[in-house]
Amino acid sequence: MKRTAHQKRQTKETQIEIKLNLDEFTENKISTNSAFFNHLLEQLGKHGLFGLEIQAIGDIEIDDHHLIEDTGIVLGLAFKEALGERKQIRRYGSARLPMDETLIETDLDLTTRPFLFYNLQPKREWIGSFDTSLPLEFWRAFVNNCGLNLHINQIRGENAHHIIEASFKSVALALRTACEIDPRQKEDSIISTKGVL
Ligand SMILES: [Mn+2]
Repeated sequence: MKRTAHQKRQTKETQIEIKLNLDEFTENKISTNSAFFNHLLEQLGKHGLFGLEIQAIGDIEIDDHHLIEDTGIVLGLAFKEALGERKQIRRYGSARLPMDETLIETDLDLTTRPFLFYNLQPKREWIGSFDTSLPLEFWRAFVNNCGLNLHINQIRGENAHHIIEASFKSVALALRTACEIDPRQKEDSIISTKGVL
């Protein structure tokens, strides 16, 4: 069973196309019109060991908000599509990720009920031209469109670049585990005593 997805979304504000393969890492092809956002999305593919292609153009002459939120929507839909009925997956994933002085913990559950806890507190509003409040919009859109419970917890951190980048790496590692096929489960198993996620 191929766990892949292809999602496209076009509005007057953004044009986004994402291809995702949960099981086969290929060197990421990430291209958006925000350089720091490219840097973050590359962490997701690389540390998640996903095949990830993202082409996203947004109306950044207004600001990066539409681009980043809408990419979160389409990435959420891509994970939802690739996970299908969420059979035989590990379901839960947790990862503590250090980056110099920063320590971020992600805990997630690939249930279908959306919930986001997010407490990143970068002390700078801007990293170059990147607005440090936008990762919250990205993960909220991702959570609501994929359907998952995601906790991103800043344990400590000083540098805004480290805090944001470490959060993407931490989510990538937790997603990698939670999405993984668990060979100890039967092929049609749904890991819930309720029988559905
Ligand atoms: Mn960096």
